[in-house]
Amino acid sequence: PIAAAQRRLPEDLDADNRLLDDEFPLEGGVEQQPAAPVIVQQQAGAAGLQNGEGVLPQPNRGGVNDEERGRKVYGEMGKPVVLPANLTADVKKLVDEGWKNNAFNQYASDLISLHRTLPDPRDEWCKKPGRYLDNLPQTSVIVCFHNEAWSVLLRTVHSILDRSPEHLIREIILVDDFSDMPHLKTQLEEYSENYPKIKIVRAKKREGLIRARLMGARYASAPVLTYLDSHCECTEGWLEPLLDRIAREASTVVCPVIDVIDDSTLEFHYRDAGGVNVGGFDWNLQFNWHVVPDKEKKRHKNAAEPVWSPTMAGGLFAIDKKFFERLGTYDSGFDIWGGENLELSFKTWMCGGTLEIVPCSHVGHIFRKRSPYKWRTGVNVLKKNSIRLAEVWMDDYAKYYYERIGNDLGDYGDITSRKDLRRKLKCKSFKWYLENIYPELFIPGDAVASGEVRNLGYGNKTCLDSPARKTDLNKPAGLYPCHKMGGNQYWMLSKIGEIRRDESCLDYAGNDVILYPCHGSKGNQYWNYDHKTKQLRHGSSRKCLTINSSKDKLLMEECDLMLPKQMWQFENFNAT
Ligand code: LR7
Ligand code: MN
Repeated sequence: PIAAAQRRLPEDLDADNRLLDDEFPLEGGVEQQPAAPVIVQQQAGAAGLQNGEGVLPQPNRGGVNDEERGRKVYGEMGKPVVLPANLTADVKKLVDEGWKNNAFNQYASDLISLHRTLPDPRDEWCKKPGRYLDNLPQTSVIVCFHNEAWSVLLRTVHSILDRSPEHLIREIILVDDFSDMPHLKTQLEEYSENYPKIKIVRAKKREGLIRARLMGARYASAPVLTYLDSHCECTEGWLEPLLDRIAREASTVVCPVIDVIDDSTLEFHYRDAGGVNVGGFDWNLQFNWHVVPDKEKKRHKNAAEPVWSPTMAGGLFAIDKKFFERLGTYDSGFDIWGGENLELSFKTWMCGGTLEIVPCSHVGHIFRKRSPYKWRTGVNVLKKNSIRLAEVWMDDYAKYYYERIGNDLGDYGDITSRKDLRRKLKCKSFKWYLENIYPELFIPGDAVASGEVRNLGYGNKTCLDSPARKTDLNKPAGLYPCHKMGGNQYWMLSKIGEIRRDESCLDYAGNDVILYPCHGSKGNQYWNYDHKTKQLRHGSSRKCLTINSSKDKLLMEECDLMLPKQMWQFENFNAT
């Protein structure tokens, strides 16, 4: 069939290189990567093995330098691979399959060398001789995967091998979390025969990434563990600045800056070292990014110096193995995905460590818009993990998360050993953590009112409803039948008159009523709520928040005490 000949399936990836040469006889030498995005030409007609323009190239198999082989190279220097719009039906099918199986463009990845080059715009500060200690400890790099694309997994591995000082890598431990993609079975062993540092560990059943990471740690022999997701690319000099921090202080947990590898073109976007972000979280216990607070900026002379971060994203970090064990590693009751990053972040800070983002260290990661793999049926895994996290580490503040999930905790398993651990380690309180490490976070208990905000007009069944995602900032805030499940209908009225959803605020600048990052200076984000009249009068416009008769749009009108459609009822109002 045409498809199989056009593009070798992953099962063939360990085939001998002769096949590769036969398919692409050398012709005209090495092609240079143009500065503009590469347009991959589609193959016309049948699966003829012509070479040159118009031929859709075959995926790379790695282990060889494609450029030296005279093959056309794609995505070098982190450039994007852009597929043409007019793909043949057969190719389109392959592209679609790649997206479906991975939630990124596997087809584009397969065209890129496993050893592709990346830009290195590190700050000069990072490269100063003597910046890092001479005797850095070795590390075991642990990469867990469940059904990762071959080219993406192997590019992760080669970027580690190609861009780390050899003597610092004790081993790369690949933990297969019970994948069923055929290329991840025997081919991986065969491939790694040429790379003695690669060790393969396989789970006998699906463990989820948390227990898979713990499996990896058990096999690790180096004093430092470095975890990476299975779709990463390490840049030049990524490792030394991480190990240096741990060598100087073993209780420092370090994260690289996470650059973005585009899910569609595999373009590598370097994040400016001068403008790093630090990690936070909201009361749904979702991780988020923030600018470096002023107080933290003042601690530094140079923006490339490591910065303290309240939380980590989770997938990319290095930690002293003994310190990790002292902290009780991860809660092995966490299943599949999620929450473990906050668990490790909270206890690092609360139990005597420091969490840093190291701007001199850059690693790319493919950010996906959905999870491509199966989770578990019949249980909300993330919620269960988050409840374990809240129960063990968040003290009284756990209630703010529970409010968000309708106070329905369900069965979250046994957590006594994790509570014992916290007691044994004599860790500080969550209150201490919030006050000292994450003072920027808005505490719902400081709100004057919270919960649903119900409109009393038109049958009083309509509630203020938020656009669901972060990316919906700037979009109009909405209306929806009240559902009493919190979520997008959970709002907080702050002491200074903001109507907040965590870090976003209801904002009116004369057009639509939108959600906008809270700025704390009133103006367009100031709402005066009169508990008796139930009006929400806006600061700068002096108008009142109201709704249209079809109950699907927020409006701003002249205030009128007689109109139920201008009346709003907060679910919880703390009149003090
Ligand atoms: O059952 C599973 N078994 C696994 O081995 C599910 C996943 N995995 C592997 C998977 O193949 C991948 O290598 O675990 C890794 C993480 O899974 P992803 O890539 O689907 O997760 P993510 O990148 O969307 O999620 C982020 O949050 C997770 C919460 O549990 C983990 O901490 C991820 O490591 C983390 N990724 C990052 O921090 C990269 C930057 C993302 C941001 C912000
Ligand atoms: Mn990931």
